[in-house]
Amino acid sequence: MDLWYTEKHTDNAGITIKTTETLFSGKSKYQQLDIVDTLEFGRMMLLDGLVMVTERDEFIYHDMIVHPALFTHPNPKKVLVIGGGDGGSIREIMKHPEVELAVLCEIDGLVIEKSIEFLPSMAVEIDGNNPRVKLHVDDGLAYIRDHQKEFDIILVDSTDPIGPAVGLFEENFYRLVFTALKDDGIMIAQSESPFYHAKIQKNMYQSLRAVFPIVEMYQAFVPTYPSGFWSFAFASKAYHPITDFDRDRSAKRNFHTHYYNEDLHLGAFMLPTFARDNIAK
Ligand code: AG3
Repeated sequence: MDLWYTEKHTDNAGITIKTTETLFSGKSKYQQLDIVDTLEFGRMMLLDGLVMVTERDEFIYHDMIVHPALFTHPNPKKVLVIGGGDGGSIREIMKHPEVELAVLCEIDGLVIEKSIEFLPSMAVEIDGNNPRVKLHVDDGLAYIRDHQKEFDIILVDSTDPIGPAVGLFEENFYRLVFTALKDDGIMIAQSESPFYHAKIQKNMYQSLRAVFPIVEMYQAFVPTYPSGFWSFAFASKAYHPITDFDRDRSAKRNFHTHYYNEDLHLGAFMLPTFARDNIAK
């Protein structure tokens, strides 16, 4: 049985992927979770019908949400991931030996549970066997409210600003993140598609600039996300992603990255005019 699944990206366009098998389908307290198999992209996880990850292209997103910040900060010891229940971000963080502890704060325990079961290549480090990883099933907002000046880096690995993630795109949340970071801390947040989500981005970057002294956008190509042109916000208290980047440390990394590299670290911050104009100060 072949079933062509379409995620609509606008009222008039979307992405269609042939699926071969449903591995899990169920509703948590927060959202609909589906994990299906596909021929083109391997296993694919959807939340409320939106593509979150596929086995074939997740390396792009996870390299890019993690490595630019971890190679800019000179000594990241304590990292928090908000969202990211599939474990892909934690897997990449664990490649940095100087990280002593990574905390995963995911609101939906079902996402963690089913990722461990069906997406083992992503969930390798969140199965409870790594003492450098701590899991919290909790609302990210509630969690950071109780943590002050604690983290070197906070990654917001969220869904789109609908459903449980709405609050993660608001100025009030960025203020809490600022407080939860140490004095030289960095926040990275996935920041949607410059092509389709101009309005969301405009608001988001305006809110970030009201809170953080350094705010830059960088891009990555994620084939299964809306338009394929995806972005991340780099919001920082002290370190600038280009002028404070230690190119040598990045080039000498002792692990393989299939997308990120020391040249792309710089190139990713160069934006097309329409994307740059939309978030200009
Ligand atoms: N988080 C970003 C997903 C956004 C995709 N949006 C969409 N398909 N409309 C993915 C989580 C990966 N750890």
